[in-house]
Amino acid sequence: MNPSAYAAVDTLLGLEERLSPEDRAWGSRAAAVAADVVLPTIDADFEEARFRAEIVPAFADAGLFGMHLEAPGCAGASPTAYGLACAAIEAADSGWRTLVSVQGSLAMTAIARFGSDRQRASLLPEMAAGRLLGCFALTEPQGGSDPGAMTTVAERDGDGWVLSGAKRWIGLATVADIAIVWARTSDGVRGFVVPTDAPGFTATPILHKHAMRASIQCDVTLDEVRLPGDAILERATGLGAPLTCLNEARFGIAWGVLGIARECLALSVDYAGRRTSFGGVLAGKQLVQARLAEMMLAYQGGMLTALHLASLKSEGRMQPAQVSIAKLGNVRSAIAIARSARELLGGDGVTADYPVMRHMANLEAVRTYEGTDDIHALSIGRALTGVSAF
Ligand code: TGC
Ligand code: FAD
Repeated sequence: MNPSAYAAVDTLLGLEERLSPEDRAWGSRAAAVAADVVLPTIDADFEEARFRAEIVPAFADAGLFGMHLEAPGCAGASPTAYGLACAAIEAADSGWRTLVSVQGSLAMTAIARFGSDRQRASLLPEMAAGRLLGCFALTEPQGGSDPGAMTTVAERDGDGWVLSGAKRWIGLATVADIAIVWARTSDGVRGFVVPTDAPGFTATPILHKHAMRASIQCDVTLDEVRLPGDAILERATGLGAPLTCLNEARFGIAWGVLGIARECLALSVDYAGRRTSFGGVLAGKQLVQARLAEMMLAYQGGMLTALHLASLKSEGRMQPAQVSIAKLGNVRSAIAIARSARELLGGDGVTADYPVMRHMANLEAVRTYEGTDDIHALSIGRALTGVSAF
């Protein structure tokens, strides 16, 4: 694509000067990783449903795992820096932003926020360096929207614990070294650090997905998995603990999908400037300009929402319902922009010569995970009315 198409979008948005040089540097570093190791093979990887474990170290080397955490081994970058990094990676493919989310926002956040000093010191630097991969096991086969109904149990066994149950859709579980498993105890929901080679832990990839084909999600079974007493995340008590980790991941998604939005918008500007019909370029047709303007409005709205959320987060004021607004609204905008780009590209839009259909397919998974549209609508409705309608 002609770089001037990106410049047209970025110049009109005019937000560059609002971003600090450090934040922009994180975005550029993430974009370089995406360009070096994701983009060269992503179309084939997606078509052949291949997760390339060999490129994971490139993400670690760029410091992207847990980059926004104030924790051992982590850079403590700003929320905006983390958001820009997520956007840069998701512009290449949502599956690779999911890697950064699962490792940094979910598994590492669980340990950073709720782990013991020993767990933080021993696990987080290894995870930041990519030598230890984590996954986050909350969802269960009987339904992910209501994690409070989980049936996985952890029972006391002398000084230790025994975990039994099933989890579904667990990202990276076959390649992870540890799983953060949430289970019901006599003391409410608790979190555990489970080595994935523990006897009784089994992960099986979910096949035949039509989205997120270049990443791995699994069914997990826990068949009387025995753990030492210190495997528990001692500060995680109740469902609020995993939901706190979800806020982090949802923040990254609200930013990440804007990478797709920018990519599809710039691609549309570029295509409209090259493609001719009825004796002139598409860019010169009024309906095409109106379409591009609609895409720009949606993109700008999403960026302003994301920047506002980042400000609230850096001030320590970000509320769950505000995260719901950003996750629901920005994913919806990215889907609308990607669909509009596909239409503008005509038949070319359904081919793998362009990334639009791949992004559209991935976005269907993104709108479902980390809380479906319905769940976020109900969260917003509850905040507005004070009435829970789940
Ligand atoms: P509710 O009674 O509302 O709350 C239970 C306790 O949790 C607290 N809480 C939160 N705390 C922090 N952040 C939030 N977002 C919170 N929402 C609720 C709440 O204050 C309460 O605390 P306490 O101390 O009073 O007990 O819970 P509920 O059972 O009514 O359900 C609330 C609901 C529906 C919003 C929640 O269950 C939900 O968010 N459901 C969706 C589940 C979900 O998003 N799962 C994601 C799994 S991980 C994943 O998808 C990874 S995808 C890969 C990637 O991220 O890239
Ligand atoms: P359900 O909860 O069964 O929902 C089905 C439908 O019912 C949805 O449309 C939903 O909106 C609607 N619904 C549910 N409740 C209500 C209500 N009260 N009112 C109105 N409508 C309602 N989970 C993890 O723990 N870890 C991961 O790493 C992870 N990665 C994922 C990666 C991918 C690609 C996908 C697709 C999922 C992943 N998930 C993960 C699971 C994800 O969080 C769940 O799929 C999601 O929370 C929805 O749960 P569900 O699929 O069981 O749908």
